[in-house]
Amino acid sequence: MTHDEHVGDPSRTGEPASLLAPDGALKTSSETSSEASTEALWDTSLEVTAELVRDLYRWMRLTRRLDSEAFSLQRHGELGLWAPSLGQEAAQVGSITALRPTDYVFPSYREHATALVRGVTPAQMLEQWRGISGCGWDPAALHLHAYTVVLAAHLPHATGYAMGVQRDGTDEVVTAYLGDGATSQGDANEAFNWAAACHAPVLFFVQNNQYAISTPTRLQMRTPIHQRARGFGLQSFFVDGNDVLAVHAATRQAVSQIRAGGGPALIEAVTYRTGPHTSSDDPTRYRDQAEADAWASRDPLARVEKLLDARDWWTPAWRLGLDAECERLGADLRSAVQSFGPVELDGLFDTVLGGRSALLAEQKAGYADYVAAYEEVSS
Ligand SMILES: Cc1ncc(C[n+]2csc(CCOP(=O)(O)OP(=O)(O)O)c2C)c(N)n1
Repeated sequence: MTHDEHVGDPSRTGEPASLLAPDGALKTSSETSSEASTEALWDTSLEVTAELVRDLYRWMRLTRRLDSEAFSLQRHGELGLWAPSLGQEAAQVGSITALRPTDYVFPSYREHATALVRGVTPAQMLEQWRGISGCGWDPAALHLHAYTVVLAAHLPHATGYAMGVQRDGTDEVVTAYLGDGATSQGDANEAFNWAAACHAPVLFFVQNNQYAISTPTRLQMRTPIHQRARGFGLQSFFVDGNDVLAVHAATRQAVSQIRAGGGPALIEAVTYRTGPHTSSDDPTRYRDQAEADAWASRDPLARVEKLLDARDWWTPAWRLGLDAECERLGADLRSAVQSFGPVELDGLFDTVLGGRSALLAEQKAGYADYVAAYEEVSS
């Protein structure tokens, strides 16, 4: 028996609930409820209107445009790093649009759609990736926490924040985004358990994009994430993360139960990280093209386009308008980032700790030498 065979494959345990098939067919409510009853609590009361579908599609297109522009800017040396959201637009847009704007959100580092929908400008979003700011927006004003790169570190914070909400007596719901890999962290497991024990109003939204950098989900765990959630006492949902309507319906359902005092929940949205882990990664070293091709046929935007076509829910003028809006976003972002100033070493190092440290001083001097070496080469 090979190592691979020995390890359980969580993706083989039941189908995630879906509403919109990859061919653009919208499932009827009887079909969705019978399928979902095997795996998840599921509300099929989502009213699928042309306006809703166009709105979700617009946010996905804008996110995809932002992502491709940011990737190009990184390749042109304007950003230190970029973590692409390509392929995960439905999971992000479907969920963030199901929350109230005042529901506090703790993103991880790839949730660019959540930031866009919350009103972060694309240029503000890229400040952190340029290294000129720890967070380009005001978390309190937008009810959107700073990106957290330390895996799962934000999850105990989200649970604690939700316990504060509980004590304030408001009906706010806190949402924390994480990846499949982050569920292996101790912080995640503590946050899940504590949220359940305290009946805290928090939703954990897991984007299972099949990989934690190069480690596939099947090597990370033996029990699927949505099943583990139940062990902690969280309500759990298992949903096709490339189906924006299913994600939207599941998140609405989870959030309304939490808001009504039903306790915390976890959604596992099954998706695929189409691009590399970050601009520093080369996925061809650890995954097959055949796998990427298979997922390409389940692209989250393409299936919505098929639905819009089939129902005649968009016009050529609307499409052209959106194309133009996307191009404006790209052009504005490019010129904003090109006019960003250089990375200030003081800001980068002196805000890490409250006081001074010999190690940081040494690192700062080392980095200054590194930058100076480049200046010598280019002069
Ligand atoms: C505590 C910690 N350990 C290791 C890392 C390095 N690291 C960055 S991303 C990543 C994989 C995360 O995978 P997943 O949670 O599935 O999210 P994804 O990047 O796929 O969205 C790792 C190990 C980190 N940032 N923080």
